[in-house]
Formats: sequence, C-alpha cells, structure tokens
Amino acid sequence: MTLLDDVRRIAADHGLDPVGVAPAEILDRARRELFARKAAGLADSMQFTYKNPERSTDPFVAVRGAQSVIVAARSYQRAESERPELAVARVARYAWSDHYAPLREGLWAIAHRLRAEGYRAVAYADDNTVVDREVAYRAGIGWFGKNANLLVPGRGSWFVLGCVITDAVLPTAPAVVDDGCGGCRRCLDGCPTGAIVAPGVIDARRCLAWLVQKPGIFPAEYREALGDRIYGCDDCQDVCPVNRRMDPAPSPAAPMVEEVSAWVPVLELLALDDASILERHGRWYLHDRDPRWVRRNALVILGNIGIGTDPDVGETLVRYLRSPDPVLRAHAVWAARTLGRHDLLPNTDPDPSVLAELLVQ
Ligand code: B12
Ligand code: SF4
Ligand code: SF4
Repeated sequence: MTLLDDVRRIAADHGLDPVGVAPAEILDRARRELFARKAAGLADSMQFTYKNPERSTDPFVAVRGAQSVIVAARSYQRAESERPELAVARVARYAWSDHYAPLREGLWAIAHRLRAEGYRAVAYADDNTVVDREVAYRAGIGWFGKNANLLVPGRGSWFVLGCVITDAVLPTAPAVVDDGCGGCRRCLDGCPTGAIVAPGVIDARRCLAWLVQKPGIFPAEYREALGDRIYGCDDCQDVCPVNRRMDPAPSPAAPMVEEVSAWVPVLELLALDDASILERHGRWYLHDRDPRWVRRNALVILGNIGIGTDPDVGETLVRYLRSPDPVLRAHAVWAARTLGRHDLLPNTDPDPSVLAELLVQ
C-alpha cells in the first residue's frame, strides 16, 4: 500500500470523498482574480481570502518546502425537512449542521499520518489560508461552475472543501476536470439579485450569502429579495441541473452526525437574548460575534413573511421599534411599514439612519 493509498483510506474512513492531489504551487489565477475583483469593488468589504491575496494563494507560506496539496470534499447533501407551519426563516444547506468539524477531523487524521512518516503537514478548511476551490480544481476534484461553485462530476456542488498542505511528494491529479456546464446558464438567470455578473464571477455587493453576513444596514434594494433566508443562500445551486439529478438522501460516505437545523422560527429568534442566540447559532459567521446581525436579518424576514395583523408580530415590532440599537430600529421601521403597520411607527427618531427609514414613502 502506498502512502497515497493510506491517505485515501483515512479520508474514506472519515466520510471524505472525493480526494485528489495538486502540486504545491502559487495559485496565480486566484491571486489575479482576488486583486482584480477587489479593485473592481466586487469583493465589497469582505476580508477572508481577500485580506491578503498574496498569502492566501501561496502554499509555501503555510508549509515551508510544500510539495503537494491533498484536497478532500465532504458532502452535505440532505433531503430538505418539511417546512414547519410557523413563520420560519430558512438556513442554507451547508449550515444545517456542522460539516466543517468532521471535515477538519478527517484532514487532521491525514496530516497526522503524514507527520508520522516525518513529513510536514497542516490541515486547512475554510480558514482563509488557502483559496479552497482553486486547489480543489487543480487537484482534479471538479470544475468551476458558472455559479462559481466547484462541481464534482455527476455529483454536483453540495460539498465543503479542505486541504492538507505537505512537503511529502505525492502523485498529483493527471488532469483538471473539463467544464461540465456547457450551454447551461440556469444559475445566472436563477440568482434573485443578479449577483453572478459573469460566469464564475460573483458581485458580493449583491450576493445574499454575503449580505446576511455583512455588518451595517441591510441594503434596501435587496431586502425583498432576501425573502426568508437567515443564513446563506442556495438558489444558484438549487437550480443547477447537476444537483437536481442527485438523490436527496444523505451521502453514505458522509453520514449525518448531529442535529439538522434547517428552519428557524422568526418570532422565537427575535425574543432570544444574546447568549441564547450565540448558543444556538454561534457556528454561523457573525461579524464580531454580535447577535444583532442575526436579529437585523430576522427583522427583514419578518417584513417579508410576517402577517401584519398577527398580535405577536405587532408586539415584536413594537419591542424592536423601541430598541436602543438604531440598526435594529431602522429595520423594524422597514418591517412595520412593509407589513402595513404604519400605526406603530413613531413620527421621528434621533438617529439619522432610523429617520431616513421613517422618511421613505
Ligand atoms: C469569500 C467566500 C465567500 C463569499 C464570496 C464567494 C465567492 N464566489 O468568492 C460569499 C460570502 C459570497 C460566499 C458565499 C458562498 N460560499 Co463561500 N467562501 C468564501 C471563501 C472564504 C473564499 C472564496 C474566495 O477566495 N473567492 C475568491 C474568488 C476569486 O474565487 P472564485 O469566485 O471561486 O473565483 C474563481 C472562479 O471565478 C474561477 N474562474 C476563473 N475564470 C473563470 C471562468 C469561468 C467561465 C468560470 C466558470 C470560472 C472561472 O477562478 C477563480 C479563482 O479561483 C471560501 C473558503 C476559502 N478559504 O477558500 C468559501 C467557499 C468558496 N464557500 C463555500 C460555500 C459552500 C459557499 C456558499 C454555497 C454558501 C451558501 N449556501 O450561502 C455560497 C456560494 C456563493 C457563490 N455562488 O459563490 C465553499 C464552496 C464549496 C464548493 N463546492 O464550491 C467554500 C470553498 C468553503 C469551503 N471550504 O467549503 N463565500
Ligand atoms: S448565493 Fe444566492 S445571491 Fe449569491 S450568487 Fe448564488 S443565488 Fe445569487
Ligand atoms: S446551473 Fe448550469 S451553468 Fe450553473 S453551475 Fe449548474 S450546470 Fe453550470
């Protein structure tokens, strides 16, 4: 058994599939794109891999003398649970449960195996050290869809990705995977905000998956389009024919290990204190770990799906219209107006952002 066979066995034991190896090299295309998109404003205020493109595209900074990058994918494909009757917010599939923890565990098991042979090896997944999709593409895991996601041939894009950078020399993928999108453009047409501005290029300023994470006032022009999404957005993957052809049952390679939370009752969420929000949703990316961004999103969702005449909705709106936090008051004004509850709105507000919301006709 070769070292790579052993790596594959460890990956399979941890529910990671597929696995590939890319040569360790500067990710020149990703570096170019990161700089170009930043310069064009497409990155908005995102940090992540954009913070230091030279670093996030250089595997040699991560591991001195790196030779190979082992890339592994973990499926998060699951059947959607039935939508509860209540007013609920929708969580994107990748966040229904924690798929990164088992992914990292598997990657570290691989890294430890390599270390036992005397090699350097470090595992990374979704942590901004490496542009994950670019190394996955180079490792022959899949192709870049027009929705910018990496699609595994015949299996689609419901995968999270991670890698082990090592100085072990391993046989690399014989070739990258050919484009499988062909003439399809369903994701471009299916994006609710037109955020896919060219094949494979996302304008973060319009992408709901970023806007729910971004701090500050939620842009007024995309509040209606947000619909019921509290975290993440799956539309450009839901419409993808490669994903649609897949059996919705969990992949046997990546069994569900914990509770699935696909739906969040909006009024209940808006009634929680900070500690409870962090306890339930602390795994989500929350800027500064501040629960106000979850509440802000929930208020927009309430405006989109709530029933204005429902007394519980009215009571929640009143509470948030009196919030000491101007960001939350501003979104409560929008929600109340959208639900026709002009009767609840104050005449004025000392904060300019709330006043601006109140002055909208
Ligand atoms: C920043 C980030 C975001 C941002 C920006 C997304 C983006 N497209 O860049 C936001 C917050 C919007 C986001 C959203 C999502 N993300 Co995200 N995100 C990241 C992160 C941290 C960095 C991505 C990055 O560096 N982008 C930089 C740009 C330059 O890369 P790119 O868009 O992929 O560009 C490439 C293509 O354009 C390609 N390319 C070049 N020329 C051409 C030409 C054509 C025709 C095509 C098709 C492609 C192509 O080359 C470019 C460079 O590699 C990674 C984790 C990581 N450390 O890598 C996760 C990651 C990309 N996200 C992931 C996921 C799951 C998501 C969501 C699906 C979550 C959700 N349901 O809401 C959405 C998908 C949105 C989308 N359509 O991309 C997964 C993707 C898994 C997969 N199968 O692809 C990753 C890899 C996390 C992980 N480790 O699993 N994400
Ligand atoms: S995640 Fe949603 S908003 Fe972002 S590009 Fe995909 S469909 Fe559009
Ligand atoms: S929807 Fe069509 S164009 Fe978009 S990623 Fe899927 S196959 Fe490619």
